[in-house]
Amino acid sequence: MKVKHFLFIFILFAIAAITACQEKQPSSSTARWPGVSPDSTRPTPQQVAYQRKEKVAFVHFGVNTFTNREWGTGEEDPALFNPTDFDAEQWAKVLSENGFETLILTAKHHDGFSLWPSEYTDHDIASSPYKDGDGDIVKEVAEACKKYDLDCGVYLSPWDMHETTYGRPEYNEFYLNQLRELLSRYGTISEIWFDGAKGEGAKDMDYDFDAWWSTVRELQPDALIFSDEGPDIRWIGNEHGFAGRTNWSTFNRDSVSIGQAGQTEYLNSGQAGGPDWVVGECDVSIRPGWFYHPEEDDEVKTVAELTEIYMKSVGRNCTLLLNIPPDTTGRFHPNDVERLYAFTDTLESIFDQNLANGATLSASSAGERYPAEQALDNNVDSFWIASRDDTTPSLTLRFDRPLSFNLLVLQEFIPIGQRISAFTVSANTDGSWQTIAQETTVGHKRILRFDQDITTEEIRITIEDFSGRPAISEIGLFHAGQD
Ligand code: FUL
Repeated sequence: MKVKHFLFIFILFAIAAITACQEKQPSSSTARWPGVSPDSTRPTPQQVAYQRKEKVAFVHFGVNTFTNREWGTGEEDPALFNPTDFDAEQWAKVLSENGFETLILTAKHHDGFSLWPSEYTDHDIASSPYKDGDGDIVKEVAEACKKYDLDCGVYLSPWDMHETTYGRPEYNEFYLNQLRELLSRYGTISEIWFDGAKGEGAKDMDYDFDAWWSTVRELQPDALIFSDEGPDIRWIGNEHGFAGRTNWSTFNRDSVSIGQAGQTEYLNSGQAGGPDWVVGECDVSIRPGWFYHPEEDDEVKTVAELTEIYMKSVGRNCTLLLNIPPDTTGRFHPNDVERLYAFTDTLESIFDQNLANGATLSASSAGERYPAEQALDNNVDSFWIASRDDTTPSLTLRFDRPLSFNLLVLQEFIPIGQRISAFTVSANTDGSWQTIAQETTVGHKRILRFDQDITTEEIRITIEDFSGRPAISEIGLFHAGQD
């Protein structure tokens, strides 16, 4: 008995001690990075993980696929929805083989047709001939994502052209009910896409975003919420996939209204020193339209176009959200699939080998435990940080022999905040230093593409302006061939 009691008490103590330890470790604390004080505005661990994904896939699929439209009317007959060879596993396999880590499905677009059997409407898949009304596209997609190790996200359009309560306050409850279904039936949902579009008849109705978002927090605490103003991920302000050359993840959510015109510039570049961390997402379709149209089969973006988009989204401190619309069979069209693999081959051949590996690194200063070499150790979790009193921090890379590159990649260690607002890159050729780039923000990843090859034995990155001790987690030099 006594031994049992002792054991029981011991186990209780052990559990209490472990819990206390876990509580004492805030997500970003000086304990994790001794001697370094994180900024007050910094990402959550989920936002950091999201940015490291780089590429997220968008899948627009619904009645529009069958009516060959971009926006429906809400009056479509559900009988139109009838994919002949639906295969969510084809989507998931192609996406995972091409480096995508999340798939976001249009569970409901503006026409109101729901791709899952919803208890709150008849305008859904249960009224369609697909699997005789027993189908559930959201379920099949969620299962395929699981099988191929992809995270799953949903787009639930607030604008609903079919629902009769739309435009009245009761609609908020209808939307909430549908949201609850999506968040509670299909396992983990990693991102929810709140589109800002509103129907003409609803201009006076306020969407109850606060209630919707608190439901997300309650039912899926790790999910990231996308909208024009975040709270976690923001729209980058255009649908070309291009972030601003200056792009802060720091932002002021009060400066933006969801669905409002005229805020493109702010969305595109964020705000230095802004009080909220809201990372940008660059959405763009692989075709001209978001939905599949047979007449666009020969207008799938070229590898050169996709590569430019990658450089101006991922390479400008954003995540790329690339849309691939399945056709009426319910599969990705072969032209899109072929293009995705070619795009992946190109990215792999460019970034396969960091030419900077093996360079000798030196820094103008370095914090204790954070030497220059940590900016070139292929580990985004380690970093170089300048000393407190260094007013012009710089990193210099020396090579044994002249090296040619046309791409430079810099990564700031963002878990402690985004700090760099101006930097220059210079190259030493035959004993004379020349400035080859003068730029502003870095963020999670900044890629500079030079028009010509730079051949040099030495390059220097000088941080000209910053709000706190700058920290670099990785530097890369690469060579891209002609597109
Ligand atoms: C927009 C929608 O109106 C488009 O149809 C598309 O879904 C795009 C991603 O968002 O607001």
